[in-house]
Amino acid sequence: MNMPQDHFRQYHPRPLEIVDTSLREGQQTSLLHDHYKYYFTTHDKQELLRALILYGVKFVELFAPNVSAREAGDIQALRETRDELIVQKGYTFLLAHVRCHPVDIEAAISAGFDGLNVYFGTSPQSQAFNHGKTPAEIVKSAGSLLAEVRRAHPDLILRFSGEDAFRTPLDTLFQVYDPLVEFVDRLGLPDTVGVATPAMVRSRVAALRQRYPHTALELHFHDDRNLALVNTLEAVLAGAQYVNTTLVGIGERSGITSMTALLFNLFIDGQYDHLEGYNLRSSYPINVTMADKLRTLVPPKEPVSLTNRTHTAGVHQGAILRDSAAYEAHPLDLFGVSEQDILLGPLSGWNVVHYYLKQINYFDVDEDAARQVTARFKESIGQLNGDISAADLLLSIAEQDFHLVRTANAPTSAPQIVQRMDKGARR
Ligand code: HCA
Ligand code: CU
Repeated sequence: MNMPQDHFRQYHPRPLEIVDTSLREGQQTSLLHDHYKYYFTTHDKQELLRALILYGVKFVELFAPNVSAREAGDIQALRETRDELIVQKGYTFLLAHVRCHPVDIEAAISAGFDGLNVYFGTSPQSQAFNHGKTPAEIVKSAGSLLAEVRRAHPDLILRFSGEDAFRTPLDTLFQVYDPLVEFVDRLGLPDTVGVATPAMVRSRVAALRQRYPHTALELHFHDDRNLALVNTLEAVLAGAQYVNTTLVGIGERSGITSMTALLFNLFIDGQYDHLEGYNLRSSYPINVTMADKLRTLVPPKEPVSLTNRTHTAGVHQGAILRDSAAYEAHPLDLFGVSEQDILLGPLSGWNVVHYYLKQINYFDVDEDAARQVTARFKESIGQLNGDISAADLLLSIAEQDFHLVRTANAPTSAPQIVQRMDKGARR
């Protein structure tokens, strides 16, 4: 039998390893409920996993197989998707998110996971309202379980997180982590309820690095205070090598850190060594892929979004046409937000078509019409032979086949925005 776990001991982790949890934390988003969708289909998950692997993500977190028959059933399909891409992209590690409980752990190991992201509540609130165990009792049960798993599966990737770590006093975290650290590859610090501030993150990461200098840290921030992104940036700069993200930041409540928002910010801040191996140009397309699955648009607050290149005020539009640096400080085209590169092609979803027709070309077009135009566009695009661009094809379908018209305030010429970042716009 192929023992996938061997791969980890041969892998040299990069300065920043994204542990994407779109398919675990992300599925806890209420947005899936808004559309009565509730979960990603197997096909959705395979597409998202494929996109993540092609983007350069090496660690993907999934639910433990025993959370539901649906999750258990999808694992095989996801392993197949992963295996198909090994030749092209190398090995990607699938990690199961498990309670520190033999039932979860055994189910995940039998399903062939490469590693376990184990969690156990350590805050006073978890102790009081969740499991009723004291820190000493947590250590006792987690210690014997993790020791046994490590002994029986030396190559399995093991991470232990004290859930609600930012409401757990530091001495309690040390009390729990000290006896467990020898069994794990990483220690997790999740800000489960979104209480952390950048100052707290700096001091916590420094304290843990000092105490556990040989163990990598994995950080996870919820966005209740809208601080998830800045906290993650602080954590990375303070030396956290692993961080949890999701596409467009979906997750429980207001979600967690958005993957592309994090990488975009690291780029702007010149942290190029942290970007090793990530295909930044696919940032906007991967956000659109997730938005399509959620049946929504890329959220307007998402840094890597078309919204950030959409200029509404007349004064802005005029200046932008002369030089994009006037109102665009960041190289979004390097992140795939450019008409030519990403907006249109055979893989464009109705979302992108909707954006293109409505936001760039000012058509009066609703979602239904956008869906119909998309279907026609997809049928026709295979016949393009280079004499007409995908954009022109789409515009002709919209105007001639569907008789869509531009709204009254449409500018007379479509803006051609070229970003020039070489003229002092960037720091
Ligand atoms: C959860 C909580 C979690 C776990 C994070 C971790 C959190 O949904 O079970 O395992 O490190 O935010 O604490 O997402
Ligand atoms: Cu979480």
